[in-house]
Amino acid sequence: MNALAVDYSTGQMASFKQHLKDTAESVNVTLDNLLALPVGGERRVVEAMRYAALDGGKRLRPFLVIEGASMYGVEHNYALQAAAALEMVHCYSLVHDDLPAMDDDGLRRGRPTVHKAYDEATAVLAGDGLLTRAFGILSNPGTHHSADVRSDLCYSLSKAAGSEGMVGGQMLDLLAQSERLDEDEIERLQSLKTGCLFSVAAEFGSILGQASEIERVSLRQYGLILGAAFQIADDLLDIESSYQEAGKLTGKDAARGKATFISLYGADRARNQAKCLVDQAVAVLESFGPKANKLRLAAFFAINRCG
Ligand code: GRG
Repeated sequence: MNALAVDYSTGQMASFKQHLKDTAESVNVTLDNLLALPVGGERRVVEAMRYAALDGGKRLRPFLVIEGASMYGVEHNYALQAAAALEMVHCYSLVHDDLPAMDDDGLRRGRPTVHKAYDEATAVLAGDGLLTRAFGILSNPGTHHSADVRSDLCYSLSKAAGSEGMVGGQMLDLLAQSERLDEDEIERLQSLKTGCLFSVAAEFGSILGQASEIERVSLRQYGLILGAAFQIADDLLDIESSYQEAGKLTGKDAARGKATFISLYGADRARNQAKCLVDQAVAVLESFGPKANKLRLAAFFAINRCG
């Protein structure tokens, strides 16, 4: 095997999954500390924020932040703070996506969604609280000693999560329920809705590490491609897995006539497309050498997970 070829053997994947689990545990501890419960009436919203952000979730986006940052020798606590902030944005998006006004889901991560466990108004506020808090964390000197880096993190995340990214993608997704999309339109929707957050997660490492523009672009690109592969895998899980495996209700896309690569081309072609995307994501990392191997394995994991 050449030095940069990735070993996707069962043993390698098992050790990757253990590493992902360990990272998730550190992210959980960080989130737990960041979301301390207050004593007043506002306690209820923080409880709902904790319900949304703790206990569950693969923490794949934080993993990309932490692994990206480790390639640059960034102080581990900086990476953890940035990773937790980004995960808060992801969790907020899930809470709002599950609301009756959006996807109307009653189950997420194997348990009732936030608006079911609390109520709709509290779920809206919990999402708002997580989103706002994320920017507070990124702008805190505990996340990086350089104010320029902190500002860069905030700016990049605002672009990726806002109307030029995830929020824009969610709007397209809502509109798509009454339109028939072609391949390019589906690709754009998914790139904004899912890809942008993965992209900025991978880029965060290079921002924290004050890397060259070339490396930033490569990591951004890697994250975007990984996000596309991840989304196809998510759509496949929606048709192929049970509630127990996915931790959420499945079969919803087809029931709603939602446009995905699978509705357009069928599962086999979608699966091949996801594999090609993983190869592309791995290829983008070539110049990083072996130090990017965990990121390569993460791309492979994105399409070989069960939830
Ligand atoms: C409400 C602004 C706003 C955006 C919502 C994230 C999102 C946009 C919608 C979620 C719908 C969905 C199923 C998208 C597919 C990809 C995705 C984000 C899956 C969930 O991410 P995982 O699998 O979740 O990483 P865990 O629970 O592991 O964190």
